Amino acid sequence: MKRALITGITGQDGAYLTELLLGKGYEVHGIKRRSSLINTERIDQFYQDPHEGERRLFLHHGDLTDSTNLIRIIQQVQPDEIYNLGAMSHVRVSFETPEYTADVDGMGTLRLLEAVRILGLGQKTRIYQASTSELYGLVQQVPQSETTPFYPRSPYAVAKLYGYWITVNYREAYGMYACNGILFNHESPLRGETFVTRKITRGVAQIALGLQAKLYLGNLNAKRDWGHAKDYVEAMWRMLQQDKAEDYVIATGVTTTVREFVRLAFAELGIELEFSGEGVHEQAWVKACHHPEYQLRTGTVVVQIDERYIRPTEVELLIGDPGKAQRDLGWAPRYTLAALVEEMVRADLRLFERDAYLQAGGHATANAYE
Ligand code: NDP
Ligand code: GDR
Repeated sequence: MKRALITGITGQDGAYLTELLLGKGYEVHGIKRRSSLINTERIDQFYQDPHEGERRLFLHHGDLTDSTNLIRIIQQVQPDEIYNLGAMSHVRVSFETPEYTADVDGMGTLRLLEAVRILGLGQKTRIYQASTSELYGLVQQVPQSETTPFYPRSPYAVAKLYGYWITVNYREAYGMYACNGILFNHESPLRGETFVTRKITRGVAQIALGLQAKLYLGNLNAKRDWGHAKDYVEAMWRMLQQDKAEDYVIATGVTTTVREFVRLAFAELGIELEFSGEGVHEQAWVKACHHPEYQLRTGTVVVQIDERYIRPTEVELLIGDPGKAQRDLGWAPRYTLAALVEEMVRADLRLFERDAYLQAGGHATANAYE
């Protein structure tokens, strides 16, 4: 039985990867942070009671800022594969916490690689590093591929650039099987609530149900190559099953504006939008509401710009070329953007129907997220 260790197991990708690896018969170990509120919600469905039967999922308290802790866990687990998904992963927040982001996303990667090396596991343990399309930053050429130059545009991307190169360096210096997945944005109903797609699908569900009046967003012109996390964790696994460690771009090859994502998400519930105005004055209002249950009057403004969400430096255009992954890994995305939007909106609608029911009965619900 193969043994895998996942940092960031409580995150979106950690949850989908856990499902994938358990399905393939792996013993899965994950590093979770101690927090004052329980943070294992995304993986609770895989939890196995330690008092009953054979277990294949194990959680260890730890943190990427703590090397001795990483060394102890890796020594104890002796993993065949490590997936380094743990990170401060929010680009805008990285402008507010640049030093911490560098410590976790940059130095954390080094701590992990070094732990494997000094434990003498360099030839046994294969390492996947969660690199990102944010490395491309300011547009140099499109579509972006493994040979496109990097130009990071945020403390997050700069920290991940260090993670990228230190992974390449350990591969070349010590012959370790360590590779970078340069993943473009991937989303799902498990996506963190403050990333734009989930913020939109949550907003759409709440507006339709009468729980929220408006959705406040930043730059609607940004273009992203959005895929589904379920497809992308499959690519991570495939990268660690090759004869030779290499770096791969994982993307759909299709790019869409944030504005278009908003339009598609509202349309999923039969709400037709019209956009007007420019820059911070842009807004979207209801052109028609085709769903008989949603009480949205024509002309109601449902999307407005809030400058707080505009970043000091922005990544305007991402579109990836997944050709190498297709050729070498036999990987291709199965989800279309339309299927992704549908799944996310429907999931959030189910989530907030309970709140709408409670509110109708006079109970307060808290649903303010930034
Ligand atoms: P999430 O933000 O959903 O998950 C991040 C995970 O990292 C969480 O489990 C979080 O724990 C954990 N974490 C945060 N800080 C630390 C720390 N100091 N020590 C240990 N663990 C920590 O991210 P995703 O699942 O979306 O992404 C997974 C990885 O892939 C990240 O590295 C991200 O930067 C990268 N990536 C993501 C892309 C995407 O589109 N989703 C695209 C390209 C790269 P907790 O739950 O306690 O907060
Ligand atoms: P990104 O994802 O920065 O690409 O990083 P995010 O969803 O946060 O932003 C995408 C684009 O939408 C614009 N935007 C907004 N973004 C947020 N979060 N909130 C808003 O209100 C809003 N309005 C407009 C942003 O300016 C941006 O252009 C994600 C993360 O998962 C990273 O960890 C990962 O490395 C990259 O994807 C690939």
